[in-house]
Amino acid sequence: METGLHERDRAGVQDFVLLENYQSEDAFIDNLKKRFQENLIYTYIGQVLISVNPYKQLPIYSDAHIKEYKNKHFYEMPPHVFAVTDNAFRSLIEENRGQCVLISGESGSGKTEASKKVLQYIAACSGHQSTVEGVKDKLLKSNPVLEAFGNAKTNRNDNSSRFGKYMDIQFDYKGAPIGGNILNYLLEKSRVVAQMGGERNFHIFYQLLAGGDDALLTELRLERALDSYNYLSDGLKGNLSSIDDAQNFKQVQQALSVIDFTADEQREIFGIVASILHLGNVNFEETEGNAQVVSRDLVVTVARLLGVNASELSAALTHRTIDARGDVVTSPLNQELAVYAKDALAKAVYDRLFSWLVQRLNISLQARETRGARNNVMGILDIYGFEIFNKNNFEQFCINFCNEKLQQLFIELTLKSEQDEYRREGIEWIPVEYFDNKVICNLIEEKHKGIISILDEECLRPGEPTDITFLQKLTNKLSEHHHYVCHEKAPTHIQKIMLRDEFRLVHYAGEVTYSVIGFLDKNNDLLFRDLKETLSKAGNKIVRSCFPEQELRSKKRPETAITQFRTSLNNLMDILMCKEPSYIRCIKPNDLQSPGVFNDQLVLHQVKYLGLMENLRVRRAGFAYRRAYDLFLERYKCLSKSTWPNYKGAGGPKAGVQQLVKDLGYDNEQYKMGETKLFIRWPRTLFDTEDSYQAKKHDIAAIIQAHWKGL
Ligand code: AOV
Ligand code: MG
Repeated sequence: METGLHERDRAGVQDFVLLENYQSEDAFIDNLKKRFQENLIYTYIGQVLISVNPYKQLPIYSDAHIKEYKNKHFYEMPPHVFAVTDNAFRSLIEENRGQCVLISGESGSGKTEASKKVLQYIAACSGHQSTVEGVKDKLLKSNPVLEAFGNAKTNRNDNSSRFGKYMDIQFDYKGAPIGGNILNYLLEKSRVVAQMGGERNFHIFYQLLAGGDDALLTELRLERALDSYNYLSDGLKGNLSSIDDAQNFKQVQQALSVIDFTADEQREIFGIVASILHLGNVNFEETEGNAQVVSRDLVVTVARLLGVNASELSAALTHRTIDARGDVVTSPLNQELAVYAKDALAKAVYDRLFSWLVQRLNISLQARETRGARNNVMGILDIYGFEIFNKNNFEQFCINFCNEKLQQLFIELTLKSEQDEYRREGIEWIPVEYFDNKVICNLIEEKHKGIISILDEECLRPGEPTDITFLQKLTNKLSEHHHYVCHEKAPTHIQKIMLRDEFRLVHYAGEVTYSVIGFLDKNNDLLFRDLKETLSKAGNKIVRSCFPEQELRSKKRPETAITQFRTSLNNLMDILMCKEPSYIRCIKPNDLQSPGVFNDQLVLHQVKYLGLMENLRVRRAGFAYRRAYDLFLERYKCLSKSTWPNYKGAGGPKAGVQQLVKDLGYDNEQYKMGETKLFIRWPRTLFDTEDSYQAKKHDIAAIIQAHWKGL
């Protein structure tokens, strides 16, 4: 399959550096569109892969395709997520350099699907001993489990990741995977108790109700009807045509078994899921300001599933004990606070179950043999993409902050690595202007001055801090910042659509208006002590380990949600910075989740904010193409008598290439000789050489054929 550079004639160019009119946004979009219409969803900018979501199954991921890509030189095959993976995998094995594949793009652009293809390729291409097969199986099977518990239908994506995931795969020196480790980031747990119109709760709830067998449902006291459950009926009711919940449940059960979850563990997991559904139906009534449980039998069911005492649970749901410097005081809750406590319990139990699952997967994925495998790690990062909804809350703020950080990393690494390469190879280089989103990262996370600090300060302040006092502080301190827009100072057309309890941020990917309602609560993330205490004694072992007794004894105030998130993101950046990155930039062609529709405006917007035009300019400002001397010589040596069939002069491949380009008539402007690579300034130069090569290959083939016929 020799498509190489000639594919440009069939549908656009396969690498944007070959685009004649590379400064034009129209030409850029046009190229993506042409290719998209031919089902060519992948295109490069140098080594960066751009992927446009086709919203339909394409026959390009088969085992035969994997074979085609295995051990091929990057540019010899059409662009593909397999080519990027192969390239990274080979650097890992041959050069022993830690790798990471960073996948970014907005919600619904195809990040999670891309991450699965990366894993599929690695599993198919690496070692086949039986011990290794087991590890691979577990790595692959971790996906359906995490998706069931961590993904949900949103208004942007029917299978939207509601947590961030970084998965490390460890290899032995021969390139066989021997283990893995998953880090999870901030699950959107508010979804457990409420969803926006048109959205769903996490998949697992629907899966259990649709796919659990009768015996299991009876055991868990569940009915199949979705509208029996308060926690499921806020958003979209009923089932989704795009999702087969029952089938997916079977997959999850099977996956759990492959990852060697015991029958007991599985029973406990589904017990917890069911307990949350029942808990959602618990109601309270209020007499003289004291809340009481109305639905005692439901509390009994919840208590049974979690293995706690029903009376104790009832009391914990309606009372609050405060330990003020040794003075322990218990007071009753009113109805509003009891509902608050109940929802906090549901969220905490689910959130901790999710983290427990990740930890449990990690135990199962732990490498038994770690000798010599220190650097042999390949990371895959798949986070929640940038989101703009009609109403944006604390969750969107966290998700979009995470995307700012990732964009920052992209800027630092692509521009830095480009500069490093020129420096290493001794080539002159002219820097290109680009938008650096560091200013937005700082606006959010700078110590003492940023939004996070202001939020934390307000959360910890004695007195009566509220969401609105938080907003006032923000505006007092940040109203002059170019990326912060407050209601008072917003341009008229924005002011019209902004409410008084909202602020607006100019993100790299677009402007987002956030409602401050709920910021303090969600950041404080308070679960009353009485509930924690009850759960710390639970008979359900998973629950008990999720709510350890030590936590009750700790006098230290736990860190706020956003501070924990910031710390974990900064740790992640450190992990990624010391690896060699490969980039997959995902683009969403339309907002309808439909195949075949390419919305130029929507795509242009993404191309702009992903910084792809700058990325291309940086790549072109220097040299469009670079090839290691030996590879260039091997491919084009037939084009000159002095290098065919082999270059025999002194000085090795570098001297051979010098001779070859002289014979090909390259002038001094067209190329530069680096330390180990030939740099070619214009794509046309390489085209012409490639054209001559194709013609020559054809001639040679004809001669050989004639020769055989003549015999
Ligand atoms: P995301 O991960 O980027 O969104 P997904 O990877 O979940 O987006 O993709 C959304 C949907 O698009 C998938 O469920 C598929 O139906 C379709 N899709 C994506 N990539 C492909 C592909 N290569 N081939 C066929 N269909 C595809 V989010 O998780 O919301 O940020 O938080
Ligand atoms: Mg996703």
